[in-house]
Amino acid sequence: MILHLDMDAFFAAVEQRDNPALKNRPVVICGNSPRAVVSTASYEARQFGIHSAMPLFQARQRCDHLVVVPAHMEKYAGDSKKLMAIISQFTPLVEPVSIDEAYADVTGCENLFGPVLVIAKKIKQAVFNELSLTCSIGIAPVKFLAKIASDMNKPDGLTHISREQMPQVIKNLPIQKVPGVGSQAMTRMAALNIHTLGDILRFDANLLSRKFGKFGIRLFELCRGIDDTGVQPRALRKSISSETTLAADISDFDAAKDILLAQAGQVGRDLRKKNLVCRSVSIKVKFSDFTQITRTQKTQDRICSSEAIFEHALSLFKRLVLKKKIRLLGVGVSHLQSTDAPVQMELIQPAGHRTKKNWESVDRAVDSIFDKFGRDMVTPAVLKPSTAKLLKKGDKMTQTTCVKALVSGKVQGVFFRMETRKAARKAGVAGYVRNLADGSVEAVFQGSPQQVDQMVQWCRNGPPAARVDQVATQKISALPGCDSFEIRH
Ligand code: TTP
Ligand code: MG
Ligand code: MG
Repeated sequence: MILHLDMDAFFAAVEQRDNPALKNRPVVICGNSPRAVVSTASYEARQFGIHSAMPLFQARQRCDHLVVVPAHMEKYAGDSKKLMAIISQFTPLVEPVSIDEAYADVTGCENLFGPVLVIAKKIKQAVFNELSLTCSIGIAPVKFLAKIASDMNKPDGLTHISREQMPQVIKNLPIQKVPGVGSQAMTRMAALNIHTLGDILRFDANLLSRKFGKFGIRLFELCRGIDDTGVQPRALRKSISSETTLAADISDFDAAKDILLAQAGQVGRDLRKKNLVCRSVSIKVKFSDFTQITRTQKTQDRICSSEAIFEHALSLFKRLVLKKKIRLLGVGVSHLQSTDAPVQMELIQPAGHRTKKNWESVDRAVDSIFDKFGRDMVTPAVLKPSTAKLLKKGDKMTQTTCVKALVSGKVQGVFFRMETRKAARKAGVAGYVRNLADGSVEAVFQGSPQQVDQMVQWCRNGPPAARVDQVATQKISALPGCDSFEIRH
């Protein structure tokens, strides 16, 4: 027998537990920007039709006394860890599938803990005693039905589908409840007059395979109650992704490229931290009209470098025909494997670029800076080709120009100044950089117009340790006797 457990309104329930003022109130967990989307809603908020992934402004329209609480991921991760430990006290066969969800195979545990229903009740009680949270459990002979069962009587549900009940449940199960059936498949199924999983029984395997590919074969089995995917303890995560709802819709290719680069960096870091490599990369794009698409491609080698992930994401992105503005961008990796075997860093780059090994060490260095100083410390500086063309020290200057650049945004003081000095010295540009009282940075670059222009561009592209919002420039008169680049205090 397989048991599927899923916490009720997980993030919201944790917040309600820890802050009694939130009890029995409509709560959503959400960022507080006007474009934020709801992570989850308490069951009180769901009565107003509010649900996960709904834009916050819509949620507010539905409930004027909605309480918006920011997410505290470390707290949820801590509860999740405890949850998995509780389930593991009953059986070693536990497969965590998300932060608030796990499968457990309890076959053979009856002698120790009693019949399966009793085991499920004991787990629910232990979860409540130790976490002060409720969960819902589904029990069925096969995995996919256990998951469906856990959702049937939420919250605080306990649903058991016995082997004898299976055909009846399958017969009436709305096809959209079957994991893997998305809106596209739904449309094609409606055309075939398929509305429940039982309706699939009318079709033979060949036709299903022709219509739905590999998934057709799975449907052929599922409608007969066959699901061979057993519980896989300590299963590897199936995918890792990072996505951003943008502060404003964009249609600019370079801006999208910058975001994909940042996300590939995030995903690469997560992969490496977990000692994983991936075999496929995908992108997700949500448009201003809320339609969304995903595109995936296989990689030739197993990869984990941020650069390789970015190159795949970019090549997928370049193939899109963009007719609408972009609201959300995401990068994901899947087909994950552990890095037990030596990792090959793949690069889809022309000869002359950094080698795979180079990127591996770049990534490692950047990862360790992140670990030490936090995630805002390092952002990729070299995106636009022009930034790669910094002049070397010693290049001839035909004419000297001097420009003051005021860099505002999220500028991390020390690192920003150090990186700017490094880049300016490398470019053979004189001048100085200093922090201003309001947190912005003033940089003065003196050199040939081309060199100065390149340094300004370097600032605009967001050098390491800065999220630059704006760079305002002003030509000033030359700094006499200034032939190096310094940090001023
Ligand atoms: P779910 O288990 O899907 O939802 P839930 O636990 O909030 O509610 P339910 O009682 O219906 O199970 O997701 C678990 C947590 O994952 C959820 O509390 C918040 C987070 N999450 C998101 O951040 N975004 C999402 O779109 C979804 C679906 C969940
Ligand atoms: Mg849940
Ligand atoms: Mg869940």
